Amino acid sequence: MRIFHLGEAGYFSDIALLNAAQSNQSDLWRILMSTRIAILGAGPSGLAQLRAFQSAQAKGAQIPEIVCFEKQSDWGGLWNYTWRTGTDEHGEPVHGSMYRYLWSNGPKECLEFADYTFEEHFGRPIASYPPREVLFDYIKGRVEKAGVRDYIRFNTAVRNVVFSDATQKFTVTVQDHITDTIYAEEFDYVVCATGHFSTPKIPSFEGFDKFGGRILHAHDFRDALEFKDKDILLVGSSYSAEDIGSQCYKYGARSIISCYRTAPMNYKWPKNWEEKPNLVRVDTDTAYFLDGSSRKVDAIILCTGYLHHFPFLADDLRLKTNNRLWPLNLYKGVAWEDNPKFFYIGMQDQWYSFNMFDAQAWYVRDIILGRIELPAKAEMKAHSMLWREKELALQTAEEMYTYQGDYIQELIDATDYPSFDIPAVNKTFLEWKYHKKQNIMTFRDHSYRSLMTGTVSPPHHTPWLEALDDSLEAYLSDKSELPAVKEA
Ligand code: FAD
Ligand code: NA7
Repeated sequence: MRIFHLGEAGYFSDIALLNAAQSNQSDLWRILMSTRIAILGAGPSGLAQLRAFQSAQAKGAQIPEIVCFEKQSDWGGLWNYTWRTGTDEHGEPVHGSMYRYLWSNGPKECLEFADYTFEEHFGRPIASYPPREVLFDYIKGRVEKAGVRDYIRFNTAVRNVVFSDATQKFTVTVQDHITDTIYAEEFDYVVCATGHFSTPKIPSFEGFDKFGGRILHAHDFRDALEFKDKDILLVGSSYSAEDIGSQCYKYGARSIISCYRTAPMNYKWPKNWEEKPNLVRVDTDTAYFLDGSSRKVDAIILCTGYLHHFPFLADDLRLKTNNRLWPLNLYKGVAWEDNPKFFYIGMQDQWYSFNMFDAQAWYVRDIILGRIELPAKAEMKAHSMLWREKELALQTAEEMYTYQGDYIQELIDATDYPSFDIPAVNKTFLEWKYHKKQNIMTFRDHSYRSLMTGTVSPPHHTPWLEALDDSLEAYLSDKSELPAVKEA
């Protein structure tokens, strides 16, 4: 199957053209069967793409051949925890940025799949802020049920992707680390779902080369116990700084300083956590800040964000953007406008996550299946610019997640992804923000209503601050972690 550009008329896949010509079923079948799609990455976004195709197939549609390349040995992307930092067993950059004791940083009711609820997966309602292992289990549950694992070639790193104008095909070159072979295959479509919270953005500050303690990026942070009884400095004022600082507080850091470049987080921090303007320089053991103050610190954790990094993509396919709600050159946030046989999933900054990737994956699937026609390039660009202009006007958090919710609504209105109450999800985000402002150390003790099932989540058996065991078993058990203390 191919997408044709018909001048100002726009883009049509040849499935659409065949349908228009009322071609017979066997032609359609032949074209579909010779069409190949590569999905790069088997994290939540790549898995959403696999599930989207499988869901169409389950409803009777013919689907093209799909190959998903995943460099790790298992699926789940960032949710597939690794203790490793630096390079992995094959010499690949470690993808994982998640750490021990990580719990969902937003209510699970905001990310719930519309086609596979938490209640379906766990057989009962569970509390609203699951730890990583519980969310990993949930992500896996849907794709295990869909039976899509066989599409994935694990331990296979994508090395190069180029498009040929002559053949109208992509050549995808990969390295299979099990057989230690490099090979190339041709595809008609490529969906890039390799994530953008893995390659650390690492600034340098004066004196770093002289500092006697450890300097690391959030990407390499694994266990808060390493910083027990230590004085730590966090650079940055977004999710990583907030959450890694909270982890370190919970697991016994002596003191925490976080510093901001643009704006403070302004939560009501515990007594041993201070927020300061940005770092200026350090010497062997002391950090100096913009307000003229200084503090001795044992370790510095750079919570300074991540790069969109696609070293395996040809320049004419490569998204270049910072972390934002509306990266340019992506029609409907997914189709590469210069070559709309190439797609990206999940490249936006994320208020919404799993259900946004689903909305995108269903949309991409329907472009490929010829159910959605792409307009001409100028129209695509104009549409993107409208969203960019709206993005630039956003001021408050509420405006931002409402904007992302509107975007998701636009996508799911065009496909058969089960509709869900996006204004109600936005309201849940609002409550979440309110609970964080009330108390950053207790917001995870709150419960919310599932917008998919209507059930209000039960409270968790142990307040987050006291729940030191983040295992799936501990989380799903009925017992509080501290029964002796509570009964005394
Ligand atoms: P990823 O999960 O990054 O998956 C990308 C996949 O592509 C990986 O499996 C990777 O191995 C593979 N890959 C990359 N390069 C190659 C290559 N060259 N060849 C082959 N395979 C490749 N979201 C939430 O909703 N709630 C949270 O609580 C939350 N917490 C987070 C905490 C941290 C510390 C971080 C970093 C992110 C968090 N997120 C959270 C956001 C997270 O980005 C999404 O939940 C989700 O993991 C994004 O899915 P993805 O598939 O787009 O990317
Ligand atoms: P983000 O959300 O991209 O935030 C990066 C933060 O780092 C942000 O506060 C930046 O400040 C700050 N930053 C970046 N460069 C610098 C320098 N040079 N000096 C000081 N501060 C700097 O990344 P996170 O890792 O927090 O979150 C990513 C995802 O992980 C998120 O979606 C969560 O789900 C988990 P700025 O405001 O730009 O001035």
